[in-house]
Amino acid sequence: MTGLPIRISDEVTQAVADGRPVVALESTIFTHGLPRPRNLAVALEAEERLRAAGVVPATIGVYAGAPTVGLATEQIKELSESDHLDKASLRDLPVVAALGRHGGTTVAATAFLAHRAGIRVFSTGGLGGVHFGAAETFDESADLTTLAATPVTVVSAGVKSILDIRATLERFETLNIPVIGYRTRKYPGFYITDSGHEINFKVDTPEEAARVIAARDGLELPQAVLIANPVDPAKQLPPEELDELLNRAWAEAERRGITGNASTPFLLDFIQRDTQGRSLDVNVEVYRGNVRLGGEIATALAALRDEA
Ligand code: PSU
Ligand code: MN
Repeated sequence: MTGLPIRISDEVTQAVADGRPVVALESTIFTHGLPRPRNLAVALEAEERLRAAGVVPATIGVYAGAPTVGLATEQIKELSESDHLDKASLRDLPVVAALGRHGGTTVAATAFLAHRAGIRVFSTGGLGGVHFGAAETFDESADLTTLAATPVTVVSAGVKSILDIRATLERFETLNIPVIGYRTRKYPGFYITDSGHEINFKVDTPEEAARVIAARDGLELPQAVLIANPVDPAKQLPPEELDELLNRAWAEAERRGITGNASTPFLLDFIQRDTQGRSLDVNVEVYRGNVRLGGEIATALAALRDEA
């Protein structure tokens, strides 16, 4: 055999072979996104909820150098508690693998591994995108170019709240990545239901989403389909508050000279402290909604295949 093997659990291998619904889940959310011990609870809850809906969960990450699709509960636990762990985007995978390290996989790396394992649907919280000032700094996430070349379906609540959303939507257009609202034409703003940006299309049911995905596959297009699923308006952060909060967060980052890679953790931490943890509750709520919808879409896709 050539190439570095991707470790795929027996449960996931069997479900994919049988055409049963499977949803991929990323690990950055519990290795770098959420604080302990909540991170582990959220990761395990997502798996439980999918199982309860008759869907096989496939949590993806790098365990001791092995890119793994369908991490065991013990492995998720260990990764969620480890202090020696890299944030692994796609370019980092070979390095983390060869050096035998643990890695939490970003949307880009998770999408790649999910696709390689034959998984068609992937649920996450927020996508990476274009950072403010990217015209000078070139700071845009590898999620963008990876999703342009990886035909999975990604359910998210938009992009990270601290990004330049308008510029990110322009990049999705350039890269031929379709962005479809779930029951809305307003692009969600992660912590808030409506970011203030319009998108062209919406679907109203998981079956409709499944037909879009099947059409993408029929046309043999290589891009991901993005399903944008807004948080329940009753559970969002107050939108007026978020604008004002983000302005203060950016001002503080500038004052302290925080730039580049360090800015995301700084800004998210600022938001968390400033909202006394409410942003965290919203983050978890957003993720739950996306996991649920991902399960429904995977189920509708499996049914569509059975019909054919
Ligand atoms: N959304 C968040 N926090 C995060 C991420 C998304 O609210 O930490 C992670 C995802 O894993 C995403 C990654 O793929 O950040 C993008 O990071 P970068 O901009 O460094 O590519
Ligand atoms: Mn970056």
